[in-house]
Amino acid sequence: MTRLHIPMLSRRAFVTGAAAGAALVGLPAAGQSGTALREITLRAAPGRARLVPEPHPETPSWCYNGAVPGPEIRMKQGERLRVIVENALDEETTVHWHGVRVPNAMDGVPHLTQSPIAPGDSFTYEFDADDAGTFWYHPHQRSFEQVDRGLQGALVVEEPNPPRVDRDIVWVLDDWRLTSAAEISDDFQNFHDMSHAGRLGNTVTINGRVPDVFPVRSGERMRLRIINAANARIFALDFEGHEPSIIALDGQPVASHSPEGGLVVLGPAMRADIILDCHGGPGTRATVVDRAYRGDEYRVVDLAYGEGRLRYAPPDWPVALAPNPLAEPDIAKARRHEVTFSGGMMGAMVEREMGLAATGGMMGGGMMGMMHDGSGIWLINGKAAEGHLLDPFLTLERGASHILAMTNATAFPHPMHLHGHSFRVIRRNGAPTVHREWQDTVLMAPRERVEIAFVADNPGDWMFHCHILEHQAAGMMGVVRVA
Ligand SMILES: [Cu+2]
Repeated sequence: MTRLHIPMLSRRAFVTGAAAGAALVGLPAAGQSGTALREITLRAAPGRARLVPEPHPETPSWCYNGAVPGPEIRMKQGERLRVIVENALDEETTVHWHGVRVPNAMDGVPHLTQSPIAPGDSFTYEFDADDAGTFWYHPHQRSFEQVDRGLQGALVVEEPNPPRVDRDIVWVLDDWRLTSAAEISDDFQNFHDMSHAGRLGNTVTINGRVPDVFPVRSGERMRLRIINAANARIFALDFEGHEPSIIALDGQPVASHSPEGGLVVLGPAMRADIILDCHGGPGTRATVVDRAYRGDEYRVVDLAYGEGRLRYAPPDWPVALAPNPLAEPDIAKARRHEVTFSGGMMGAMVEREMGLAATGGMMGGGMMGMMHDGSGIWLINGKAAEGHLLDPFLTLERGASHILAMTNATAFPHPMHLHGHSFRVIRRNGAPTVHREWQDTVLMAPRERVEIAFVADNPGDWMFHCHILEHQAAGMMGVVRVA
């Protein structure tokens, strides 16, 4: 992994209450077909956010309904959601419902599934929540800047019979590049970020704030829904002294298991639902440490146990989630498609360790593109996306099973995201995966081969891209057509 220095802003006492960012939105009403309809308005507009504690000032940011992150939308599986998006920004926007298997026209991709929403204009999204799980929403227009400035929010679809827990909490993790005046550094789209690991910041927030402690009770069981909303930062969370169980990835249920090496790893856009039994003693503390970047581990937050005790032993309540209505791919009959990622700066780690600036002399396949306008840095099957790319690089027969055999032929990790579908991750470097997890975003290590499988059952033109938003902007995206 890249070595990265993270100069943190001062972390004074700052309590993240259970209610932080957890506003329930909208009231259910009777829909047309008897489905409950939930209607909300999201207004994208410039605002201010209290990302870092005083004496730092508030941070000028872009907000949904005046908040960073935007309102947490909670609904029940089977309900229908209608969202009126008002654009009060000075530029076009859209909203993408990350991980939700929406109809194509509701997917929020500018020029591909809709015209971008002009300043002063609005657009209404409406879709059924077929899958329960932890999802999120964000713009797909100039995402590298719009998401980074704060346009993001959680979308939680609750199961009809969720597993019993004492608290069900969302953590939206984000990573900000702040100046000493607590302003968002405006060096977007710089060549270094685009050609290396993306826009890594210097300040990590939970639900839009640099936290000091997260209050817990001795003996309580939490369902923690963790969303990585950062442009580029990968998290590898170590809940020191605790043993989280992963029960869902990218919203989709998975057999309950301990994360490998005890670390909950989330590339940009990925989510994990974990069951956390808080078995520390009253008055004690435990630290959540991010170990994603070797040599740059840092404290994310402390779990602070209050006085008193809820129970002595962990509860024996079952944690299994009911499966979502996903079509199972037929691996034996699936059609196989090779997908190769290339480009970007090679050997950047070595150069940095030697104290040298990146020379640009050791890059991969995208060299010619990089030479002429700096956008064609990353490639999918030899092509870097430019402008409003609309032609599919892959056409999948609707209703059939498909395997994408992907090769990361670059020196950097990439979280690859497919719209409109969830896929099973079936093999990594040729070895079958243990949990055969359903995901919508899969983190690939440098030089790694990953095979994913799914039934192409959602018709339309779907984005397929790296969710390191600087890589996406630098060419690492394409269109997959299901027809
Ligand atoms: Cu990438």
